[in-house]
Amino acid sequence: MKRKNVKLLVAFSWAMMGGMALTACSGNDRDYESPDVYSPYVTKVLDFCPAPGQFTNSIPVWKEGDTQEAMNQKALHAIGNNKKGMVSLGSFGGYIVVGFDHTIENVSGQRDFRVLGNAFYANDNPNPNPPGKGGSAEPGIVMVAYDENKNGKPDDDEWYELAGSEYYKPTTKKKYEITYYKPDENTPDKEYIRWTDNYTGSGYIERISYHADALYYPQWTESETLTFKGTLLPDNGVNEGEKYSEGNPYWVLYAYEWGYADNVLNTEEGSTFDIDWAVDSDGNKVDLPGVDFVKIYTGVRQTCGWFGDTSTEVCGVEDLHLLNK
Ligand SMILES: [Ca+2]
Ligand SMILES: [Ca+2]
Ligand SMILES: [Ca+2]
Repeated sequence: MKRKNVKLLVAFSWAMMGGMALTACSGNDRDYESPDVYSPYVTKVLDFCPAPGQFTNSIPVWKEGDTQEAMNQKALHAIGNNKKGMVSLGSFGGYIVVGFDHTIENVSGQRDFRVLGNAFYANDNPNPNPPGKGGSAEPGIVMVAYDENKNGKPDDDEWYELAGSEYYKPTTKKKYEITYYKPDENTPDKEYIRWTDNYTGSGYIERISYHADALYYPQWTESETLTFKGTLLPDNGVNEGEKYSEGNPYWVLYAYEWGYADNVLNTEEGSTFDIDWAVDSDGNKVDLPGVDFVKIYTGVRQTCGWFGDTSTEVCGVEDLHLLNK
């Protein structure tokens, strides 16, 4: 009974907030008729590998028997070809790799592509002097690959990170590596998904009451552990105090300045990216003529109380030059 009440309260609060990650993508539903033979949208999903998370196995839905290839197809069905559905990448490191039917050109002095997410701003922040724009900003790191050897796939040495506003700050952890452990059914919710990292240690992703039946760990992988590597951004979620009811903290996830997916509204310039931001693994700038593949991964390892773990969502990637933007 008590649990049920908590659930109702949480559901109510989520509705007030706009539904957090459940909110549909808010891109324009314009009718686009391409004058070109190429599609400005995603035409391939090469790899969909979310980390454990409250929406993993549900956005998109995993069904018994679905393989990695089936999940890639479901992800493509959701976000390819201007569908503007959604995939959720789970906790830190979870990723999607998408491709196109052409090379997105790196036009000098211009942003080249947009990554659609489902970020939105809080309209009821209890903090009268917020440090910036915030609400549900779940920043994802964007990487790009130019198919230099023309083998039709992104090779390991072809990937470059787009260095966003946090890249050179000491609060950002480079070459971060995390391993998640598959839970068994008897694992307590508070210690549901165990993780260890190469910096300071270990912890757990809690299974929150709002998603008490969610499996969190991607069910189509055979592996008992999942390891992800990348750049870890500092936490951006702040408990701004109780709102609507006692004991019900209002979490605000503040947007980073620029250069991250699912960080600002899809209609803002902050959702667009310049291939000139590409850097190598030592942070040196690289010049790319364009990109054939884009990888997006969740950039924070964060749990915001009853909101649960933070996950980047992706709803599409658009070639701005083909769209004449
Ligand atoms: Ca450019
Ligand atoms: Ca290649
Ligand atoms: Ca999101």
